[in-house]
Amino acid sequence: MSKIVTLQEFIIDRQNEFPFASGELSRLLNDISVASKIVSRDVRKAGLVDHILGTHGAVNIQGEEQQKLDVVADNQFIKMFENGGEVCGIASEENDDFVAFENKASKKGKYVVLFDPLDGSSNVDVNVSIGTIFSIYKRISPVGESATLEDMLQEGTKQIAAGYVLYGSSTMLVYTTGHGVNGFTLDPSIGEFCLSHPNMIMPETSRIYSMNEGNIDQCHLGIQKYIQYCQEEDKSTGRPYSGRYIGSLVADFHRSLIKGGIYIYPATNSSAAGKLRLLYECNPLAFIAEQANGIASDGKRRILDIKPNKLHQRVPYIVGSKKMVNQVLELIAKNDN
Ligand code: AHM
Ligand code: MG
Repeated sequence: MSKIVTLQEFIIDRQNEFPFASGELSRLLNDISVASKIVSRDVRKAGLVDHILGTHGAVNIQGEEQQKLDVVADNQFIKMFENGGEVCGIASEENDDFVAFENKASKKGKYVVLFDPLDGSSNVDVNVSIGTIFSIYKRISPVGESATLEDMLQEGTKQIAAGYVLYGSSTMLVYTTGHGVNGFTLDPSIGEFCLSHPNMIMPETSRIYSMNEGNIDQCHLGIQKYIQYCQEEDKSTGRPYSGRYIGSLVADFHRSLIKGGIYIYPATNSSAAGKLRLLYECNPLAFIAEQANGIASDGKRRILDIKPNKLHQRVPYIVGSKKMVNQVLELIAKNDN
């Protein structure tokens, strides 16, 4: 049996890889792991809350309304960031505007965090995997002042670290600081994330494609042609491929990271910019994908190069195995009118 490496140990061992190795980023990553454990516990109780302890929206014994799980997760992460002293402000899917922490310690924090506290939350009611996605940037505004919108609207290439937590059959935390991707599985018996997937690399190609095919008639001809290609029979290339769509981005991405594959959320007639949010869904997973040898694009541009112009900006998203994404990009270019 090999020695167990906990996330905490791993973060400390790798501290000198960070560009500003003063321990703050290590503490921040540690805070994220603690908040994740608390959210993981709450996710595991979701069915009980709904069906035994009372439905969401109901009033509990203290006269407080039961909150939806995505709000619970949002509050948990915000509380951790606000009290940690490393973060001067956050932006999250649950808040229309960004939040600048005004306490003295937070104003001195060097980082901002953008996150989706509970991605795929429509899957909570049916007991399907969901996740948290996060992205960390160094602030642009001066230390000691309030965080600004400019701190939040940075290109994905400026990310210092990014990761996700998958609340699946087990809870996993996967992250990168730009030196490869490592995955940790929560051992509930000891309450620790343990290194289970060192140096994760996405296979260059695979036989799995992932898209909500209900949108097929509305998307770019190049994407339609790619999906047709996946479905055509051709034994020499292992086609037809398998279609797998969980409807939780984190879970679909995680499968692609481990087994290879492609995930597509295109622009559609009803949603011209696609559905997924650049800052706290697409960018963090694009950073991880690239660090694991994969690609992320909006069909024309590298996701990480897009200069954001608003907090909840949406982009079409194609992410996954290098060869598969490149094939889609070629078809898009060829069929562009
Ligand atoms: P959410 O952040 O409101 O949960 O929306 C994002 C989710 C992704 O996790 C998932 O891939 C996608 O929306 C599914 O959308 P659709 O139901 O349109 O296929
Ligand atoms: Mg989401």
